[in-house]
Amino acid sequence: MTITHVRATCPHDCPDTCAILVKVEDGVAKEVKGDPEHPTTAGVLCTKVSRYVDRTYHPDRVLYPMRRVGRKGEGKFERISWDEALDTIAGRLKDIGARDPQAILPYSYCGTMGLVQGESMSLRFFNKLGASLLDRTICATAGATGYRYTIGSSIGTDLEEFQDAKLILIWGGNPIASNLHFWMRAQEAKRRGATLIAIDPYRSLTAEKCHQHIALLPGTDAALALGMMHVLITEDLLDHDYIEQHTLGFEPLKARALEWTPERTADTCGITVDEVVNLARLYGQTVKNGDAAAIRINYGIQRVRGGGMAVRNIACLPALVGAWRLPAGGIQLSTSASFPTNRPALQRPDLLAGRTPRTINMTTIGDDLLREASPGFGPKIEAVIVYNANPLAIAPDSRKVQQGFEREDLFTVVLEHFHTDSADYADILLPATTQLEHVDAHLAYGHLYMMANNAAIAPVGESKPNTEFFRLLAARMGYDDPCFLESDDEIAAQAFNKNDARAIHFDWESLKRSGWKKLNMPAAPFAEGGFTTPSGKCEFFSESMLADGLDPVPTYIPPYESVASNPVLAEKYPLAMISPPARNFLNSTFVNVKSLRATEGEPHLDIHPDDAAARGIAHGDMARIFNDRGSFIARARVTDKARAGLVVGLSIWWKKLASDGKNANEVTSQRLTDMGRAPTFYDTLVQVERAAPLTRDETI
Ligand SMILES: Nc1nc2c(c(=O)[nH]1)N[C@H]1C(S)=C(S)[C@@H](COP(=O)(O)OP(=O)(O)OC[C@H]3O[C@@H](n4cnc5c(=O)[nH]c(N)nc54)[C@H](O)[C@@H]3O)O[C@H]1N2
Ligand SMILES: Nc1nc2c(c(=O)[nH]1)N[C@H]1C(S)=C(S)[C@@H](COP(=O)(O)OP(=O)(O)OC[C@H]3O[C@@H](n4cnc5c(=O)[nH]c(N)nc54)[C@H](O)[C@@H]3O)O[C@H]1N2
Ligand code: SF4
Ligand SMILES: [Mo]
Repeated sequence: MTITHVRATCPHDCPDTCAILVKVEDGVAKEVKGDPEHPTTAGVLCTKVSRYVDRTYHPDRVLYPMRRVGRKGEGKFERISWDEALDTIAGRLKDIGARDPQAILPYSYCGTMGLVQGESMSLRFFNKLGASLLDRTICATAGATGYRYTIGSSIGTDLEEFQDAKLILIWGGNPIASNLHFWMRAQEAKRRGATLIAIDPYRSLTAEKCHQHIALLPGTDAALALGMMHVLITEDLLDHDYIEQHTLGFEPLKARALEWTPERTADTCGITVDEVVNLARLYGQTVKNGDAAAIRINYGIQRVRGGGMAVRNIACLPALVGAWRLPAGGIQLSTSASFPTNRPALQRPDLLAGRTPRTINMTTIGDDLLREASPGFGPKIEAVIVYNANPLAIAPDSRKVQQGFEREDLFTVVLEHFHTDSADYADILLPATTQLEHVDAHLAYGHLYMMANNAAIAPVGESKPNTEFFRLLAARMGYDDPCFLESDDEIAAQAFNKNDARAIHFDWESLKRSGWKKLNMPAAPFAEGGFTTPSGKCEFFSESMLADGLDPVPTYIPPYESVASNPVLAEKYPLAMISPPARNFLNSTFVNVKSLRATEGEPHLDIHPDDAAARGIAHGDMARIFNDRGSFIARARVTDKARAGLVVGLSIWWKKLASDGKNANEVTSQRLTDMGRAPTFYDTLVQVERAAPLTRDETI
């Protein structure tokens, strides 16, 4: 028997990007383990990815190309050959492309975060074709934009420094579920005497384990940050020297913050005056005492109308108190811009050859699939190629998304591991390889290591890497640019700029051998200023925001849908609903892995005892959650983890594995955030009523 240990990388959309060792016996993967040598992975994988071998050899894997024989959505297919699949797809794309290639749309996100199997050969293909561009907004663009206006780019405090902080604010994140290796550092900080505070409307697994939990109303974080600024200014907990040297626009910020008394802030956020004042004091005094105060800001605060502004306001705080001076101070949203990623080489925008195709926002796929041709919109969408994504489950306003994909005149190709909700709508369904079966290079958004993934085993069944599908399709289309012949290793070798000092002479072959290598970044990135904004300072006042039609100074933008901001709607739909990730799923990935689904049980709705009692709902009853956009069913858990007025449906369930074939996105809306054109999943008012109990057949 030959046993090898192959160096791999977790491909999932998770900040931790763990280093993995795959044990392979005679060509069969037996076990995945966290690399004990990797400083942030520290030998630990989360429960989900510990099951990666089960997922790879899962009996439900899509193993060969298929053609739909049933109705769209029914999930009935028959086997065809790769040649037939590729000929059919190339034929349709040539036909549509001859009229207008913009009628063809790629739909992809971060099923894999790999730089090779994500967007490399795929975008080369779509750029050459002149297809519609996809605005990949579904997750992070609101906060990334707010952060960029303020700090310059996604660069922040190194995860490895957090253990030395004396105060950690976990703001809009649930790291026990979604950023485990940060939580391990926060625990270490706690052991060393740090105070941990969670700011979250829901008593999440993480909030439960922090010293303090501030349960504000969803979508009010920007106001809380303004209230903190008010206290920091009026109690002079500022670092005047840092403000003077490294920030721009303190006076307008001060004027704005003075409008946000603790009373007004507390009223807006639905918390107490003491909570506002004490939070600001603790933050300011920690830094005054010479200790590090760090903020881990996550994605939970961004999925509301004012999500971009919320991140912007919070990103101003470290500069006000001078927290950036220490390596363990400051803030981390994402580290992605620390990497000198060479996207032009990977994606070849030059293949557009001067054309400027229209852009479709992936968040509004529901409306856009239903749009007719018009001068403003361009051609009707006639073909969608889905890879690394599951739009039927994850996109908002799901009823519209489903109607769109049901269109008989739409040609849909889905490249997948499994028969997901989206796969059921494919005209042609293709088998994709998993991370154990292909090569990739990775950056991370929660640490600072360049990562390599070696293929551990041969492709299962007839599956092919995304790159190979687009390579073969490019050949069928007659594209002869040499870039379409490059191997995955040749693409990976271009992942990072070799000449950039941060990548320290990036060399793919040696990265493949070592598995990972840390970037060369300063320990405290903004200790001496050096922000990447136009002014080089932390911009409390932003000319760029003004130019983009936004308030240039921190402000509060209320949700579209809340009791305070929309009382008329709230009369019909009085409860705010959020649907953050469940611990055992990764977005909609892993929902079909039985052991993980068994732990989550079934779709739940957490509801406060007062709200449940007012509706005659008892713990364990089935509840129907609805608004004008749609409805779904979940089992009620009556608990004060959800503050009064809030209901929480942990997500993202496969619709077809829910009793009613629906999930939380039935009620979410396609409205966009204040900046970054991102979704507002957690800006949703609903009503809840008791539903009939499930019949035995429906019990899942
Ligand atoms: N296990 C697991 N891990 C994951 C994922 C997963 O699905 N499962 N998904 C991955 C992806 S793609 C992402 S983007 C991240 C997301 O993970 P996080 O960045 O942690 O963000 P969310 O899980 O959306 O929300 C985190 C917390 O924010 C709270 N929250 C909701 N609304 C608000 C608000 O208005 N203000 C504040 N302060 N808090 C609010 C929620 O109650 C939740 O507890 O996790 C990644 N990791
Ligand atoms: N209600 C609600 N909706 C949400 C969210 C929420 O919190 N609440 N979160 C939002 C967020 S933050 C995000 S990031 C999105 C995530 O949305 P998506 O990026 O669509 O994520 P997944 O649902 O995990 O679907 C990824 C799919 O890619 C497939 N895949 C994985 N690797 C490969 C590969 O190598 N090749 C191919 N071809 N396929 C592969 C997986 O099998 C999986 O089905 O969802 C968003 N939707
Ligand atoms: S999902 Fe996140 S925590 Fe789990 S193995 Fe992957 S990178 Fe690590
Ligand atoms: Mo995400």
